[in-house]
Amino acid sequence: MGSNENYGADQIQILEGLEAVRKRPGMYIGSTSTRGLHHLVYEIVDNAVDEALAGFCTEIQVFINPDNSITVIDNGRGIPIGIHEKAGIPAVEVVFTILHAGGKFGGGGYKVSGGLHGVGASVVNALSNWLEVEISRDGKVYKQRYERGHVMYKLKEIGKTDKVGTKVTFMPDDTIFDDVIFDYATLRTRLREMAFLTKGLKIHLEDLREGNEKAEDFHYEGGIREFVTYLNRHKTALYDKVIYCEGAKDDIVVEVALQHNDSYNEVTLSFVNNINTPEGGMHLTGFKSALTKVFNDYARTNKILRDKEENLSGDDLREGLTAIVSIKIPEPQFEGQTKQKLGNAEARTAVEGLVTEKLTYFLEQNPQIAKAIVGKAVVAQRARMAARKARDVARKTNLEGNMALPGKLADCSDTNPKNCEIYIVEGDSAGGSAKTARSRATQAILPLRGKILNVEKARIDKILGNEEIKAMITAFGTGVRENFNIEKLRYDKIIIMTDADVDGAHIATLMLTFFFRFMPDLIRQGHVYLAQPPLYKLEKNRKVWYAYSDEELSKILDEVGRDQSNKIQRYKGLGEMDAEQLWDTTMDPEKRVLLRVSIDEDSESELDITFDTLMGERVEPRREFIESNAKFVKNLDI
Ligand code: 1YM
Repeated sequence: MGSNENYGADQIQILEGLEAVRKRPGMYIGSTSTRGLHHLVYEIVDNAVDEALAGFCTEIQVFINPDNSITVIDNGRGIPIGIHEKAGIPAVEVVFTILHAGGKFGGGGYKVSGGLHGVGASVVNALSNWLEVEISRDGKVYKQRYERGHVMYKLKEIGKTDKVGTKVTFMPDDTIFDDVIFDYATLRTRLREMAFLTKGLKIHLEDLREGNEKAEDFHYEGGIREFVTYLNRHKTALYDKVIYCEGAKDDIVVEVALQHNDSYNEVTLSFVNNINTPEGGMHLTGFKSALTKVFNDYARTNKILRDKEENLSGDDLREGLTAIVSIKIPEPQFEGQTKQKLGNAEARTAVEGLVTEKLTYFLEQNPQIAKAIVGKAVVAQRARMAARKARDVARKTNLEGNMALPGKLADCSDTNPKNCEIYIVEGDSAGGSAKTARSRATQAILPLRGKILNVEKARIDKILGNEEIKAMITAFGTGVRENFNIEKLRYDKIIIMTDADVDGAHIATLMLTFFFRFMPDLIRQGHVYLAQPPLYKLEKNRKVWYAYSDEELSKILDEVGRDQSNKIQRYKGLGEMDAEQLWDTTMDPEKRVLLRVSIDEDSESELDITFDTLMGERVEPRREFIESNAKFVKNLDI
């Protein structure tokens, strides 16, 4: 009971809880980088989405205010204001000041949308300079304000209203976050995703910052069906309809939408309680096995596959597939290194059962679509078999059974991968300098000739037959796609070294496309880097400076004086540097600058579209992308 004697003790407990959040924010929101900052918004929005999922809220508004604070408004029931029995304070105050382990207290319901680690409003409050909540309920408006988690005044009535809902405004704590600047595009991606995943829900996003003013509405009656259409928007669909299954088994609600396009890439996004699960898990396994089984059964029953012909593989059937698997489950268990893989076995049964039943029926009703999908998979199967044959031949030529290391590779002598790195170098001449310059024990050099194959435009057999790609695969040692094994990685760092011009950037992009499609974990686990060769060399009085950007050059010039004795050389390519210069500027681990390539997990679906837009068949979306992003592109050669 919330007796007065206990009030003091409760208060101490509350403050200790929020203090723990402030001491170790990373434990609660992942990090204090921009990513963590944006998670604050999602935590508050998640509570509003839960209210929508409960059937009481139809609209959510998110504002980036001129002072960079955030306001989230919903039209749900309003957070309860009655006195919470155990705590002896209004429920809303409990929500914002007591740290929960996850799961809503009381009421028996479960928190479905659940932000990161299922913690919520109290964490946002603890990490904000100030936070204000306004609740419209029972004809009245109530308000409370907190500063760094501390209550500023008791919940008070501030007016009358005929509306209901909750409004939360907060200013993130600038002593905790690296940078308190919200990125409109980041919020847009996540809020759009939320709207796709919650069909019918209207989400309004508005930037009120001076010079940035813009607004958008996200509202999809079709839910994840429209998500698939959106993901395929720059592609050519294999058939018009989006295949959709919906149902529930036990307490698990399952929704699946899919459509094939004429590309060779699969984009399957999976969600558990509206949270992206990039590592998949049981729900994804259930989906994949159902898909493979249903289509093989169809192909056999309809004599598209003969008795002695091999089954279509999952990969064959998922070539060019865009799919969303979204489930809602009361108690998700997450496993694996990053705790992002769904472990509940019952999720597999639920998804597999539903997809098998609904998809079988759909194919019977839509034989044209069934034939188009099976037809594409049969072509993929042939390509896969041709590629396997080519690989077998390659393997037989090597007695050890391992693929021989490529001839062009100058390997390092250290055999412990942790100490080793490999430079992938554009062009034979730069490759030559790099071989001379390197530290032989730990640095390997693989020169590649000219532009590598664009994997976005080629089928698997052609990709695996490409010499440059084969050289990279064998040098890395990991294998690709489903055979990928990070344990076999022969180098801790894979460093792409290309000229600092447009062509160099294009070649780097082609390599990253290949890594992203065939060995994404290499990037996810932080093994891929971009070398940063200098753009300028400045000589003066027999002293030498290197500049990696125009700004840096001008800074150096300011320091040393802008006069006649300056000798400035603009490097056109790596080939212009001799071995010593290359070592000093780009390869010496003591002095060099490397950029680590990463994938922003919060917008992986967008990243796929970026690659597709930049490297795919269609020219128009590429031009649009370049035109709208051109202002952000630096280092363009003149
Ligand atoms: C802008 C943020 O938090 N909306 C919101 C939160 C709640 C409710 C409604 C709500 C839930 C319940 C009953 C219930 C929350 N309530 C609680 C708790 N928007 C925002 N809208 N009535 C209202 O779950 O039973 C936590 S969140 F715990 F107090 F009930």
